[in-house]
Amino acid sequence: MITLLDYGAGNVRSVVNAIESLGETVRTVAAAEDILSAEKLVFPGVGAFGSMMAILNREGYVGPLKAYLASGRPFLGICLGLHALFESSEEAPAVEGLGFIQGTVKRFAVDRAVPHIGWNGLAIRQPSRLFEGLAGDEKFYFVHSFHVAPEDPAAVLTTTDYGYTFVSAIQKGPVLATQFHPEKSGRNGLRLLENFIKPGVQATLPDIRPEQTRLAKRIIACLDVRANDRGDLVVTKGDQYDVREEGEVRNLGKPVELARGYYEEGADEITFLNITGFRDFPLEDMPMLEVLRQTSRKVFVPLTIGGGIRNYTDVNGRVYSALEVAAEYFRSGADKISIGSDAVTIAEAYRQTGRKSGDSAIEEIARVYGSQAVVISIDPRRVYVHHPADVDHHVIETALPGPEGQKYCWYQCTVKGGREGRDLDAVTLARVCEELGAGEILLNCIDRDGTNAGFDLELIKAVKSAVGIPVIASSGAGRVDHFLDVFRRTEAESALAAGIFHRREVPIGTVKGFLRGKVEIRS
Ligand code: 1PR
Repeated sequence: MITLLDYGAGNVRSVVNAIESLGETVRTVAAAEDILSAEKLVFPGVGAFGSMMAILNREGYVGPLKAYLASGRPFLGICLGLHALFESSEEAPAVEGLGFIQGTVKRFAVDRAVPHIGWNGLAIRQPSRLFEGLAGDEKFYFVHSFHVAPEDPAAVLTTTDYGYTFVSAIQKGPVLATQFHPEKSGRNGLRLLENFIKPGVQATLPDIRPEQTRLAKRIIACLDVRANDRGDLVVTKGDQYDVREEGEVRNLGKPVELARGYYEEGADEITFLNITGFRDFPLEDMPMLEVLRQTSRKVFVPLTIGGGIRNYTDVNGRVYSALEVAAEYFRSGADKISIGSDAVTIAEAYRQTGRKSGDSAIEEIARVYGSQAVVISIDPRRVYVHHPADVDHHVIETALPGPEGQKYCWYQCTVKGGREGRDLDAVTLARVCEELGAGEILLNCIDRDGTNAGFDLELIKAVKSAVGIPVIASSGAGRVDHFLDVFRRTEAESALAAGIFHRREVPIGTVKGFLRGKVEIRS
């Protein structure tokens, strides 16, 4: 029996799912006594350091946690569950941590995109039971803006490199804690969790111990989901956002089965977009939530879900906030949510007033779940102009001239699945959303969507150079070399595709096989 400390701040379902998939039973802490009586305690922290410690204090968990840690029983902290063990954090300087490990938690100070999101390696520093059966060169999933800095080098279990070397796991007797997420790290992550759970596992030092580690470029499979005309929930795919073929919604398969298949083939992440979210309200769209629940029981890589995340008033006049909608998605197994149309509305309001409202969906969800959980999905379309001064937008010079030979263009944001263009450009939208607290940009391109013509590198370069958060390049992948192009010629951290995966024209394994040895990827 594994005891799980869920202090109610976010998605711990994936941890429960991962442990249950190993055949274990999970008991969730409901009162302080449950911590004291635990035999093996797992603490997956979520959210922010200050609010986590506030809840632990309010619930009376701090004393029992300190007693448990001192008792010599097994403990596994994950992410913020690692940070909690330290004395303090730069994320909330006035707040005291549990102080089990001397040292502090520091904000990443690197000349790279923060949060550090994705699959990175471990330089293993000492033997541990966690490593039984691992070769040592595996990559694990990270998503964080802060990292720990223990004073005692003896506590360092692994380090990882991202701009500089930081401590990515600690070990002090039976107390283990990782910055990365084993529950989101595929088969190797499950193995690591199993090593923690199983009795009689020996401490091992894997054979391969890289001195330096590298963050992998991610390959993401995207599933656009909607009900077809018969009411079945299907994965569909548009050509420049038009998903109908001979009047019918294209049906490319069942969402859970496809997601499971992509996970098995090596997808680093799965994204679901409820493409009718702008007109249907997700909380009434129970099948979509069920898709997420079922997928998260079988798929152990990060899941993003988008569509319909905004404030909503139902027919009875009950008002739902975007935060409530997101909360339901997180509870159902999402690790990140993606906001499309509402991000445009929020950015327009911000530009008009010149100040943050403080209660926009982006700000609220980032405050409660952290920036890394908020992805902005941008649906831009090229608008050509003869001269940069013709419009008050971020204009680029393009190597692909317009129909009248125009040498310049800007990328117009659209809402409602591309149906409505707005007076806002994609570069400005990305910048504003970053300022409001978004953690990642999913950069689509309507002109390229479903064309197999390759990514719009000009768009990706323009947005990537305007923001400091990671960018997912999307739309247009048709061949393996398109992925190499996007990684060699832009700074995008990941590349997303849909059509070629669904139609099995270019499977994920083929993309990864082609990229191996050319760019850093997760094997
Ligand atoms: O506006 O917050 O409700 O979110 C709706 C979400 O649904 C947005 O993220 C928007 O991008 C998406 N969406 C809406 N309508 C469509 C449509 O196709 N009619 N899908 C749509 C956009 C997602 C793309 C696609 C890539 C790769 N498709 O990410 O997967 O273009 O495709 P490809 O590899 O086949 O070229 P809200």
